[in-house]
Amino acid sequence: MALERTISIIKPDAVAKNVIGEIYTRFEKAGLKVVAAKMKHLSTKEAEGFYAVHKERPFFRALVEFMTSGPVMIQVLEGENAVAKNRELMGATNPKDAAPGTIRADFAESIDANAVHGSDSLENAAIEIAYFFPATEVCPR
Ligand code: RTP
Ligand code: MG
Repeated sequence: MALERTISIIKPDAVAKNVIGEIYTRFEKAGLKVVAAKMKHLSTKEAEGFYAVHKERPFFRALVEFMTSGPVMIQVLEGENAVAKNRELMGATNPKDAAPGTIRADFAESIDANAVHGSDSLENAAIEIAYFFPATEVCPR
């Protein structure tokens, strides 16, 4: 198994609900370590850049508006199969389809306000980590 790093973002809805700690506990219990973290209120430009792959999708404007509606908590998670493990902890994009016990099933309101983001591949994880964290802000391995 491979030691991987991935990006997790606790979205504005979950930050407003004051469940950062509860979500961190799930990462810890699953063996994922936080190796970088910052809280940030994203600008429109930052959110547009982060979600650029979705810019032609019908939900793009709503997504950017939501992601800039309040502060987010951004972290790099490290662990065995971190990318897939984090996606598993998150649950399906739409909380209505998310498996019981997942973060989205327990804390998300809707497909828009869905509590967390997680990188969907190792390749995108590297791009997303570099988007938010200069190398000096991530703990060395
Ligand atoms: P994320 O990127 O936030 O981790 O979520 P995801 O991979 O599960 O979903 P993705 O397809 O990458 O979509 C990014 C975010 O856009 C919103 N979305 N809305 N209304 C819609 O049909 C729709 N589809 C996606 C969601 O908030 C999703 O998390
Ligand atoms: Mg995605």
